[in-house]
Parts: sequence; structure tokens; C-alpha cells
Amino acid sequence: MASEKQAALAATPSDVDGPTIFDKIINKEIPPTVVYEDDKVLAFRDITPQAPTHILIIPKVKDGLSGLSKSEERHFEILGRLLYTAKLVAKQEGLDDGFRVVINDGPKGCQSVYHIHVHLLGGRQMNWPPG
Ligand code: DGP
Repeated sequence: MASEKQAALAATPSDVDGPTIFDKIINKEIPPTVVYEDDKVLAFRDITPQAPTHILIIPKVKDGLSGLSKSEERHFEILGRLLYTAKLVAKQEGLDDGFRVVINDGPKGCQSVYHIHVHLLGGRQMNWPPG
């Protein structure tokens, strides 16, 4: 499998604007390991975990939000909900000593799936600066 960086650099405009693998996850065509779900967001385990706990939190409706750089005022509510869900799931996963949330954006941000998502990482000591 290509590395995350290779996948990020290989993304094309149709990957950005069109449907993504996350649509198949939302409609359970590809069944995810769900850790949290409500009417607006879905949280599931990442297929290539970078930490003992690695969860993706996504809006169920993309609404043009391929990435954070495409956000507009109408997205205020869902952006807050994604972060708040990260906190809820961190608590649920027992990440009481700390965790990290990441939003990759664009090729240089190493984004490979163009449906906004928050990475929730925990269960090990994180480092800074990130790679
Ligand atoms: P990013 O590089 O920020 O765009 O992260 C995309 C993440 O999506 C990456 O960590 C791997 C994950 N991913 C890609 N395809 C699948 C899949 O089919 N299932 C799950 N669970 N995760 C996936």
C-alpha cells in the first residue's frame, strides 16, 4: 500500500470535489469499526493506525467541506461538533492523560481523503514537532 504521503501527493481534483471512500463508510458499504455515531457525525477506527488509539471523526454530510481550507461560515456548527466529538470519544476511549487531534489539509498537509476529518490519536507519548 502507498504511504500516506504518497497517497496525499497522488490526490487529483476529482478526488477533492467528488465522492470519497468515506461516502462508502458512511453508508456502510465498507463497514467501519464505529466508536460513536449520531445524526451529524460518525467516528470510526482508522485503517492504518498511527497510535494505539487512532479514530477518525467525520461529518455525515460533506457539504463542500473537502478540507478545513474550504470551510465557510455555514460550517461553524459542524466544525465545532467535530472537535467536541473528539473530546467525547477521547473520554470514552479512556485517554485521560492526553491525546492529539489533527486535521491534515491539502497536499503539503498530507491530506489523502478529501472529506474533512479529525484524527484523534492517543495511547502513547506524542512528540513535537510532528513530521
Ligand atoms: P488524511 O491523510 O488526513 O487524509 O487521512 C485519511 C485517513 O483515512 C488515513 O489515516 C487512512 C484512513 N482511511 C483511508 N481509507 C480508509 C478506509 O477504508 N477505512 C478506514 N477505517 N480508514 C481509512
